[in-house]
Order: sequence, then C-alpha cells, then structure tokens
Amino acid sequence: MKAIHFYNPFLFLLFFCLCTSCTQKELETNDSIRLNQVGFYPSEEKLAVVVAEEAAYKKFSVRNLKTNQTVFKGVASPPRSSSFSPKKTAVLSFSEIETPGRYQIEIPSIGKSEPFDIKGRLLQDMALAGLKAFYYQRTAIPIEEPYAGKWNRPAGHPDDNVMIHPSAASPGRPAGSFISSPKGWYDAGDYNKYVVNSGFTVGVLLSLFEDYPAYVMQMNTQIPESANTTPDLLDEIYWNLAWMLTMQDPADGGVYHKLTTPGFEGFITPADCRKQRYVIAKTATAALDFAASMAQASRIFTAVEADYPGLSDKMLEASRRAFDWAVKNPDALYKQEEMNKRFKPAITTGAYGDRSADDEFFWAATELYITTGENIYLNLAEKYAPKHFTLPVWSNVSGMGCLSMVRYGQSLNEKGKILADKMKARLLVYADSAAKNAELSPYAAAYGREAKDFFWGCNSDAASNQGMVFLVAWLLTNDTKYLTNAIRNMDYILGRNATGYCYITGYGYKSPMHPHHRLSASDGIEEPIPGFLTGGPNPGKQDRCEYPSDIPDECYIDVEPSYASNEIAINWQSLFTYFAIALDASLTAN
Ligand code: 9MR
Ligand code: 9MR
Repeated sequence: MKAIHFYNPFLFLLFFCLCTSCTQKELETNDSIRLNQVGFYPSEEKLAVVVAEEAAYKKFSVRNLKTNQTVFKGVASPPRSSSFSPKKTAVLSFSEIETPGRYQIEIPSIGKSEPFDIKGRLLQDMALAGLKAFYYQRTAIPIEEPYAGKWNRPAGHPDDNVMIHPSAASPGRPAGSFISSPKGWYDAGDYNKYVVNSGFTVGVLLSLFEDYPAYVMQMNTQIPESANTTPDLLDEIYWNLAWMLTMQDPADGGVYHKLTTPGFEGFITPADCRKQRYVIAKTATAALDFAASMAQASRIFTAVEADYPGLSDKMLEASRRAFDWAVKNPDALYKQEEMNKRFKPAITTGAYGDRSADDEFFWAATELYITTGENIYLNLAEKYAPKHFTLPVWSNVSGMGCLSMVRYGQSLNEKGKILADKMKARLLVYADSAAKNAELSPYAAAYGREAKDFFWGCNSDAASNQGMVFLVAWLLTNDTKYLTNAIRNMDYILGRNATGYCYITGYGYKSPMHPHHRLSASDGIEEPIPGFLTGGPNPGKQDRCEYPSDIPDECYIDVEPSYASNEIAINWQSLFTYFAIALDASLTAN
C-alpha cells in the first residue's frame, strides 16, 4: 500500500510540476528588450537588442503566441558598447523565423519582450499615414471629418491679408501694404511658413514620386482631391506649391524668405489665431530652393496637365526668374538678428538662416539643367558641385542635387553624364562607409554609433535620411547590404533604440503622446495626430526641459514644451515618408 502511493505516476507528475513552477516563474515583460514595434518583414533580417550587460551570451527563445510553441532558440551576441554611453547591449538575431504571425522573445531570468508581428506589407499603413500627415498640416482649409475623422478642425490662417514687412519692401510693394499668400503647410509645431524648408520638403516628396512612381500612384490618402486623376502625393504637394508661387514678387522674381507672425503663436487652434502675419526679406537661399523645387515640379506636373492646366509652364518660368534673381543677389542671406536692428517689428520665429548659398546654387542649377537640358545651368552645377556627398538637409541641399543627377544620369548629355557619374561614385563612398557602422553600433543600426548622430531633428536628418540614401544606393547597385542597412535604420526609429520609443505618433506600443505640435496640442483630442515623426534625442536640450538623461542617445522627452527633442516638422516628415514608402515599395516588389 505504502509503496503504491509512492510510485503513483500521477502524484509523481504533480510533484514535478510543483517543483518546476517554483523555479520557472512566469517571465515578466522587460522593456529593456528593444525591437521594431511595428514588426518585421517575413524574409528580412530580424534583430532585437537588450539593454543589459548580463544579456550578453545568454540563451533566448522565441515563442509563437498563437500556437504557444517555441519556434526558435538562439544565443545573444557578445556585449556591445559605445563611446558616449555607459550602457551595454546585446543583440538577439532570429531572422530564421519567416512565418507570419505574432511572437514574443523570452530570455530566462531577464524577461520577455512585448509581442511583435512578422508580416508582409508591414510598413504600408504607416507609410500612408506618413504622407497623410501633410494633409493635417494644411493651412487655410477646413480639415474635414470625412478625411480627418476625429482630428477634423475649422480652417485657420487664410493669409489673404499678409503685410509687407519693412525688410521686404520694394517700390511696387511698400512696407505696410498687403498681399494675398494663402495655402501651404504649417512648417512644424509652429504655424509659420518658410520657403527654405518648404522647397526642401517639396523636393524630397517629388523625388519620391520620381523614384517610386508605381507605388505612389496607387496610394490613396483620402484627401479632398483623391477623386481626381492626379496621384494624391502630387495633389498634396500642390497645396504647398500654390503657396510658394505667391511668395515670389512678380516685379523682380525675388522670393520672400518666410511668412510669419513676429513671435510664435501660443498653443491655440489655427482658427483662434488673430495676429498679423508678414512676409519677410527676399533671400538667395529662398529664391534658390524655390527655383530648384519649382523646376523639379515643372517636369513632373507635365503628366497631370488635365487637373493642373498650365501649371508646369508657369512653375518653370517662376523657377528661371527666381534663379536669375539669386544670380544677381548671391549674398542676400537671412540674418535675423541684424535685420531686427534695422526693422520693426522684430521677428523671432524660425530663422532658417545660412552662411552660404553655394549648395542651393548647386541644387537649383541641377534641377534647371535636368528639366531644360540647357548647358548654362549645367556649367553652374559643375561650378558649385560638392566634393563629397552629404545627407541632404534644409541647411545643406547639395545632396538633393546629387540625388537628382544620379537619378537622371543616363538620360543626360555627355557632359551631364560625367558629372552624374562623379556624384554617383561619391554617394556610394558615403553609403559604404555608413553601412560599416551597423556591425559595431549599440543598437545594430548604421545610424547611432557616434555621439554626433544625436542633434535637433536627428531622427529625420540623420536616421531617416541615411535610410533614404541606402535605398538609393540599393536602386543603383542592387547590393542587398544597402537594403539591409535601410531596414536597420527603420528598426532603430521604430523602437530598437536607447529610449525604447517608436518615434511615430500613433504607431507602436510606446510612442510620443505629447509632441511639440500646436495642432495636436490644441484640438482637445487625447491622441496626437497620427503618422508624425518626432525630432529625437538631442543633447543640445535648447528647450531647457528636464530630460531624463544626459547620455546623447537618451536625451529625449515626450512632453509638449520639448521643441528640441519632440517637435514635428515637414522637412523631417518628408525624409521619413520617403524612407518608409521606399522601403515598403522595395520589400513589396520582391
Ligand atoms: O514652438 C516653437 C518651435 O516651433 C520652434 O522650433 C522653437 C525654436 O525656435 O521655438 C518654439 O517656441 C518656443 C519659443 O522659442 C520660446 N518660448 C516658448 C515657445 C513655445 O514652446
Ligand atoms: O530643423 C531646424 C533645425 O535644424 C535647427 O537646428 C533648429 C534651430 O535653429 O530649427 C529647426 O527648425 C525649426 C524652425 O526654425 C521653426 N519651425 C520648427 C522647426 C523645427 O524645430
């Protein structure tokens, strides 16, 4: 009797279960396991990073949450570190899992990750939201419920009564007189409109159309123009082009630098804004960014004459005149402080100032050359050509010219081809050297290895921008190393990073809720308007907010006043949108 009890297999099993449940507690979710919160494409690389020194060399596994089966076992990498952070990380690789589904990483004694998805067309929805974000930035039009859902709002800033600031006065338009300058997008978290940044943004979005026409043509962002025959991307861009055209003085072809209130508005709705707006000083940088984007738009809008009759010719003419003005006024640079000593009212909004217009000359000359084929522009492009490729940003647009030359290289004349080949070689030198960083960087992305990667707007101007350039390199060479590195930068932006944020509003399990964005802040809706990329970690901390850390890649705070780390902006959004759409297009074609 006694013996039977002892050998009873059921009791034995019970005993075993009790013991193991003592030692193997249910793992808790550990937010130091960082991964792309939007998920992974089935046949691409899949990495996660654990921010914990003890994670190095540790065994981990991946569970399919539907079948509850462990589908993969692996070992974490040796520890990684950087020169700017005391934190150590370890990389988990599970690219072998290719079956779409919902999964979770488990690391004994450390914890489990948040659930994540593996699926095709992964970025499609977010890429569409990235483009839709521009619609929400539109000025001078009611943002209506059928297009905007709960983020609808009445129109604001009609800008049909804009005053000529003394800095912008000309014989035909004296200080204090009025012009009409409606439409366009709000620049960023603020409500002003700046030609330099607008031209750059339009250029990036037009490049997206030139590089991925088939993908872009099937995109429906549900905007008021969606029913016409023009792709939504071009309709959206037109909203801003229409405004930019009004910023050119018909008398001399010069272009006003910006349209702004003297100081920033409060965090109120557009419809509540009452302050007088002004156009400020004509500058060479505004004229050239205007000339470049108008020339580029001109060659693209020939395809949509039915919806936009005469626009293409009008833009080319405007572009030539702006360029000529800049040739005559190359030193007309925007210097806000000096200007404020001479003119009233003082202007304290975004400066978009510059010390040289050489890179703007290069970009404008290349676009005019590509559109017209005229050697006079090619000669100037050669004169201003950069010695190295640099990522295109509003303050240095030479990269924009390089990208266009490379894009059109094969259709140019002999002289043009030579310049395009040089630009291509320089772009690939950049991409090769950037790609090397991923093997060593703490979050296994090409972006984020050095302290200098973190600055005002770095999520876009560095991380997304580099992703975009990797995809251009991939188009040029078909070398998958570039595609993989583009994916790695996207993984970084979407969660595999030092703060654990997925930096796109409305996406991921931890994303910005309080961007420095007057539209989101004033609409009475808890969730910010979706699809926006926020600026990112910035040790400059110019906003003097209480950041949680001094470590460069952790200098980010999701609070409304943090304009230095948590603002949104159209130029940043354009690079991110290009990146997301190009990546989804690349991975969908395969
Ligand atoms: O809201 C402004 C933001 O768009 C700018 O990027 C930033 C820097 O120019 O300035 C923000 O405005 C702040 C101003 O500079 C200082 N007072 C508080 C304003 C709102 O946070
Ligand atoms: O994007 C701009 C960034 O490169 C600069 O470092 C920063 C400070 O000058 O200004 C950023 O641009 C802001 C602009 O001046 C006003 N609107 C908001 C923009 C984004 O913060």
